[in-house]
Amino acid sequence: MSSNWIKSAVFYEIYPNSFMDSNGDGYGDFKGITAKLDYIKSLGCNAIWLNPHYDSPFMDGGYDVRDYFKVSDRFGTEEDFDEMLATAHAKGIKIILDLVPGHTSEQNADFLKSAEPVKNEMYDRFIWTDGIWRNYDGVNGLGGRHDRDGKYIINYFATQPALNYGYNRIDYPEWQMPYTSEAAKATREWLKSVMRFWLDRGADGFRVDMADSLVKNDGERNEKPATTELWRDIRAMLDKEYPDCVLVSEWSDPQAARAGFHVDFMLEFASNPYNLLVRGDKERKRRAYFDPAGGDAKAFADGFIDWYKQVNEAGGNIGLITCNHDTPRLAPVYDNEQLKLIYATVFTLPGVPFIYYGDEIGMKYIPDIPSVECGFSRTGSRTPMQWSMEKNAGFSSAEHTFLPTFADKQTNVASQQKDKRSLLNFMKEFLAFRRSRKEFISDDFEILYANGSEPLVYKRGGLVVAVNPLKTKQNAPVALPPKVKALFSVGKDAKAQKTCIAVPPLSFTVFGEK
Ligand code: TEU
Repeated sequence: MSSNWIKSAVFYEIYPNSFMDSNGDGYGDFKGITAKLDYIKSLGCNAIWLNPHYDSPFMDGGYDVRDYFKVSDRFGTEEDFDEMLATAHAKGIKIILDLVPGHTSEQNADFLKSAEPVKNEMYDRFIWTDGIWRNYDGVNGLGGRHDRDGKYIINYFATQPALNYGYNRIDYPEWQMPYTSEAAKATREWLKSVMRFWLDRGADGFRVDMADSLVKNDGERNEKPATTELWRDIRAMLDKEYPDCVLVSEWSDPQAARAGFHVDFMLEFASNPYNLLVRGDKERKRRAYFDPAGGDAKAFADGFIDWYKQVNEAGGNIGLITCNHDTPRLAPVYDNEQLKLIYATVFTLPGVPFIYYGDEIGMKYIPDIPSVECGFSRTGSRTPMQWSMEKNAGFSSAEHTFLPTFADKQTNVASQQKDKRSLLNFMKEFLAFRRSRKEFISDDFEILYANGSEPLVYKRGGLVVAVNPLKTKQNAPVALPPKVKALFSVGKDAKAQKTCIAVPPLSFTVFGEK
């Protein structure tokens, strides 16, 4: 075994609060997940990314960890967690956990220790300024809640104090420590101990939260030399001690691959190629390629190829997502027929697929529901899984669920299982086809045609993919070898003609020789 399993992995992301409630308390739990492993497998997924499962006061959906060595009792017992892991493994499903290395909860015992007025062993574990009355430009510090004479730096929300991995550029030597200092190294060793703890317990790897945020004043996203050095050190430890473990980063830059991450998500930031393909960039007034009003395939293709080449050269992979717990779901902006095209396109690009729970049935982003546990606008993507038309969409038997449930007749697992043409059944067929062709996990990738909103055509090994996001039929000036035929399609099959491919409206076709 080795971390090579990542090449053929297809992930399902589970936000544990919202997936399946087994005990009727209104929150999803480990036993609920265990009960649904067969469902996940039947979809064609062989791996799970579990959002934070740790003991937490949930002031940021669990990304505020109180105890890194304990599961949240909201999700069940330690035994329930182990049972979930063992059952998944028995079914051939890997589970990667969310690792939150940049910050703890303000209720974390080490933080509270560091907040005491007298020096102690945790004094330098977090970043504190050198006096409560002093102010520093550009420093995000909070003070006056604890007796330590200083302000603590936060990494995200006010409840999330930054762990001290040191600074690269030092502006205030009075309290900013070099990333090479003993204190910074001790934090890194502590992080390794957290990783070893969960790997020894059977976890298959980690999705690393805000992976680029550790060393402060470390340059832009595409630089971060000291943070890169830190992760390379951690990767070396893993390669030696846990060679099967994979690291997936929330960094969203090819630099992550150079830092040693097996996978890095291409997220919905600004003009990332992923945005130019499916989401658009409102600020810069750029429409997505899949926008029916017409987008720019060339802008996507140029950006994607450049990103892919860099990641591939560094031995990494791109994480391809339908959505995640921070991002608005693609429905209802797109209907289920468009989603079929989008999923098929995104997941035939070179990379590792991640399906956010519920996207396989076209669950909708719910705007304007009140924020719960600091979800804010993200809350609308975190509503409970829609299993059926039963009470609480089959998610829970509770009177009150932690977020409202929204079942509709079409958007639930039970009804889509019965409908041959449903998004759910499409996803299964598509993933089975993808699995059957090793071309999709090879690094043989070339874009053959990309121009405005015309059909996008690309090659994976001996296979050629042609997609048309518009409601009108279009030709792509690409000549295919005479022997090829359509092996898989969404909508009507595209037709290879002498000098072009005729691509029907709203269609996706994979051509190959057999
Ligand atoms: O998100 C970090 C991040 O990049 C966010 O700015 C994200 O884009 C934002 O939530 C806007 O939608 C990670 C986690 O994924 C997020 O859930 C946590 O709240 C955050 O870190 C802090 O741990």
